[in-house]
Amino acid sequence: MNDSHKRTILFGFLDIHRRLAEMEAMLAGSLVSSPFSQYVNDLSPTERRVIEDYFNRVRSVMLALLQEADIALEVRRTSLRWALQCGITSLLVAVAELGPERLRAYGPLDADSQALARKVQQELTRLIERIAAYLRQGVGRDLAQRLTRLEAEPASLQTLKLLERIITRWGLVEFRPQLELIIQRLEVPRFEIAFFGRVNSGKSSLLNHIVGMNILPVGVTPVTAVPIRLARGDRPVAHITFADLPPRSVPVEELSEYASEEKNPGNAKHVTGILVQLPTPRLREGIILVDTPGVGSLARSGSAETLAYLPHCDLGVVLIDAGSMFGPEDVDLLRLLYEAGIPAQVVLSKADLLKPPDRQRMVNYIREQLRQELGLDLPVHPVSTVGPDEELLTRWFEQEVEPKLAQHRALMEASLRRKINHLRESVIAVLQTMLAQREGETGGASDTAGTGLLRQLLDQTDEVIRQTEIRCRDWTMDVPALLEMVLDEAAQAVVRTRGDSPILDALQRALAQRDRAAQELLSNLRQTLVGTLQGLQQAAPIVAADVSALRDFAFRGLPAYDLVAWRAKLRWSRPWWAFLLPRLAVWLTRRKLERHLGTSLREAIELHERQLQAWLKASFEQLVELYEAQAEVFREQARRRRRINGESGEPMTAADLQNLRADLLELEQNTLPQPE
Ligand SMILES: Nc1nc2c(ncn2[C@@H]2O[C@H](COP(=O)(O)OP(=O)(O)OP(=O)(O)O)[C@@H](O)[C@H]2O)c(=O)[nH]1
Ligand SMILES: [Mg+2]
Repeated sequence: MNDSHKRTILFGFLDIHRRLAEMEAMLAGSLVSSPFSQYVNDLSPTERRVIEDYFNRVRSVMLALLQEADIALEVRRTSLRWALQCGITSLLVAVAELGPERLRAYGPLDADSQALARKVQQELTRLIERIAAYLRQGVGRDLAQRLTRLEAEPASLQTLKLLERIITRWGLVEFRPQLELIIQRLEVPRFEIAFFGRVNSGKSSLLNHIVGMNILPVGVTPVTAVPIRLARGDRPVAHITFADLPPRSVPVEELSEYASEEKNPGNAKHVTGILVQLPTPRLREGIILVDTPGVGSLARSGSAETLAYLPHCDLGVVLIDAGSMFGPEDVDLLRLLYEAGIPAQVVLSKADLLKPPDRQRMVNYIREQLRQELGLDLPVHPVSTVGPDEELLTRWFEQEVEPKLAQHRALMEASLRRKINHLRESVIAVLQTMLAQREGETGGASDTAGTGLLRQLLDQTDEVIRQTEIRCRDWTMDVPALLEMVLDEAAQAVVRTRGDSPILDALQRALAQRDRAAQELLSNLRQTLVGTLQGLQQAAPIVAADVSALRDFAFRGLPAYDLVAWRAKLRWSRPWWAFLLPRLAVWLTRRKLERHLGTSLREAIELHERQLQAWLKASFEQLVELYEAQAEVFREQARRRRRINGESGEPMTAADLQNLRADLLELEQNTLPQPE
């Protein structure tokens, strides 16, 4: 046989395989009774098995023939994940075709029909997008696998594993997002203690001492160039991320290559993050200690990163050098922490440099200054890393820091336990509904009413979400109107007031107003979402809503804008005759402003609005995700209830029913002790 013969045979075989696979899919489909199915299942189980066996036989015969004819079995293989992703994209396209715009092509649609069409689209798209997101995230998403790697309270972990098993077994996909959120919180270390202080105040030395290893570079000149995070790990290793290069893991001995001013001056290597893992007991699981570049007048460029990082830590330790004078730069650090709402500790470093009476005098002096400057009464703890005084450091860490960690852990565990328990109760409720359905119970009339209310609430909220999304999407469309407003106000301000920088002030006022509007948009949405969850809970009391995550959601990280650069640009002087003809002066000033500064102002406004929009979108998505994680449970519950009240449920074998009862019982008996 020539190559063409061989290829024709191979392609023929592949075609036969594809057709067999299609028929196998028909057979498998007939096992799940679906109202969408085209086929009536008129095969007995034995017939089906025999046919499947024959199909397999056809394949093995084809394989043998290929070998005999010496034809290589070349199949172009693609990833199943990828193929599914393509398939899902085509599902989304199919759903998009069902929208009201599309349907209108076949005749006019009244408002109700439009709403119905949109609902169909929204519900299907939401579900299909969840599948797509799930697939995209890859293997790391396997909850069961991730659970085996977690370190948590054994009781919580046991309940989580049980929940995961039951959720997977019964296909309760609506609970996966909640389970995912809980596992994420367990995986992400949550408590960061950052050490701040002026250059040379002894931060890196202190941290070296705490972890019991000399890994952080120290010295008399400005040393630390980039914030360094220390966390617990199996072996010492440093993970470095860069702005423009792939991440790298290096031995901790090479840390100074990336972290020190000497080897990486002004962060010329564009390091964006350093995480050092160390096997040391002082670093408990979930705790991160952060060394930061020094701040103050002697600081290098790294201090900007320190200030940018500051609002993100959970506890700030400010070092005050016993060898230098306490000054305004120290007070500033504490003020920043205070304003960001972060608890602070003050330590007097290098206490060995002072004799005990002087040390006490210094402590009193600092305390008094902080009282006067900030109105804060903060204890000051002398510490040292050298000589016999190093015992002070150990004592401070054990008496002041470790209890804070324990406290934080306890709070976190309590909150997690509450969340796990809540999930457990919801799953129990759903299993009970499933059981009721299978056992042929039907709900009463009041139940139908509850389901109707549930749908109504969910639909109304979907509409609010949709409106908010549109508002976020179109956020920057207000730029022209904003520019007009700023020009009007600026012209007024220039003519009528003597302010130092009237135009900048007008701009700042307008932008601050936009910030408030953005925050308001989100907090209104949050209020609606919380209200909906509470309403859902009332309409379907068997599933418990947990609104705490939404209520506690903090709108963090509103973009800070730096208008200082504009100060010089936006200068304008008042016409000398303005007091004679103020209205004319305003009109003329506005025209001139528009001509000369219009472009600059527009740029400033556009930049701010785009940043604000990005922030809005990100916060909006987080809020909706938190809500959806819970709403989906109610949505599915409504579907289930509807099925009980009339529509047919899927058939279940006696063994399945028994398993369902067993799972329900196991979950009911698995109670987690509740925190106070
Ligand atoms: N006497 C004494 N000297 C100390 C102590 N701790 C640190 N030093 C010295 O202070 C100098 C600065 O220490 P570093 O740990 O590099 O200070 P830093 O705050 O990390 O400095 P930057 O990273 O540049 O901001 C070094 O020469 C240390 O030897 C201490 O407890 N007592
Ligand atoms: Mg340092």
